[in-house]
Amino acid sequence: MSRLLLLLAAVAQAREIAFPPVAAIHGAAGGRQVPLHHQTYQSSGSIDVDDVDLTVDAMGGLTSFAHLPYVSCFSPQTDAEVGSYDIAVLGAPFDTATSFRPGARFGPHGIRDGSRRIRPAHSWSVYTGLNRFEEWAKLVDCGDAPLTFTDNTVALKQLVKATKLISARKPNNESMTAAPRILMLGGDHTITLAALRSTYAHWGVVSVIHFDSHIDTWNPHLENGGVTEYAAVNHGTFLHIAHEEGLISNDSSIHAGIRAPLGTRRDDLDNDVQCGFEIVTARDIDRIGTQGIIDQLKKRVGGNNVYITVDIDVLDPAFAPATGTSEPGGWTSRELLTILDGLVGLKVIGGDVVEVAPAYDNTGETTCLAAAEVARSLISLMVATPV
Ligand SMILES: [Mn+2]
Repeated sequence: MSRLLLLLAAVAQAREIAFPPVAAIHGAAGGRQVPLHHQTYQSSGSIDVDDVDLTVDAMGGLTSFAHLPYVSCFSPQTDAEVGSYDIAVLGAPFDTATSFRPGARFGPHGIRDGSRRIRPAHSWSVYTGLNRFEEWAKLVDCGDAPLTFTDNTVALKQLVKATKLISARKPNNESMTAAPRILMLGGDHTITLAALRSTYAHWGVVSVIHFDSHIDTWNPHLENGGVTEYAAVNHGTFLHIAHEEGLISNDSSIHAGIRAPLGTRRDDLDNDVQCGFEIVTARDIDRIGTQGIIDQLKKRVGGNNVYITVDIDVLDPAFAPATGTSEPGGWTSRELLTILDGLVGLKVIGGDVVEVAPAYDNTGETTCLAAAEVARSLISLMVATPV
């Protein structure tokens, strides 16, 4: 037995913990097989109730995103009473502005469920060797914003107020960040309009990277709206409205993963350019690969402050069946995560993952698992580049 192994055995005995099995210590033993009788196991019957460990928590507790601590971020309490933070997860249970299948109001719940296996202390990336959860930023989950389901206009105002409050609090690490940033869990895509109204208040005009199968810049005064002023604000028009309100850059925003048929042959695209967008289609990945797409997105937004919004329907329905407006021919989960992680270095001031409608998910939670990983990737980008 090597000296290291003897030391481990001594420590294990001293702390009265079960010694790791052969497979776990094989490497430490320098590749030699360790005979079973050399290991010290403790009978579970001999462990006293007082000595069992309740601090190691894989599944316990209430389900916050990635087991992050819950903080009542938009209560009227002071910063000191609420506790400070640098990046906040916020649920936006809103789906009354969808055009096809509803159900995204349960998205925040589904994405948090999908994140149960993510634990901050055990989130070391095999690709980068880094654990973004364990760096400078204090991360919390603010729970869901209370949003009325009977009046979209009021619900969006509630969400603007909640997001402004969250970002107005004093950050935990003032030397690293000017204001707390928010990663929002949707909700239908209309919630991004509320987020952009809030980011404008704290960071001014931003460039948008919009992952989606649809362009979402439809003219609200024409098709997909237009019936009434109220109906004009929906999940297919919110980017046009953000442009009209001057919240987003006129010439440095970009869509990625687009493939849905256009409403009109030319008007949609001309209107889209006027709203400040360039388009990367879903099939561009076959021509230029993930790195080509990363390069194009980075070049488009440059050194601007960036808001990244991910409609889960950018994924192929094979990888994200649980969404309102599925479009075949999308990207895989791996391709999307590669592209998102490749955006490291951009000044990401906020982001969201939206349109997750868990009622259509399969028993393996395919969509909710993918959405949780997207959220993790967006948080990692925020930690990587303080703003
Ligand atoms: Mn969308």
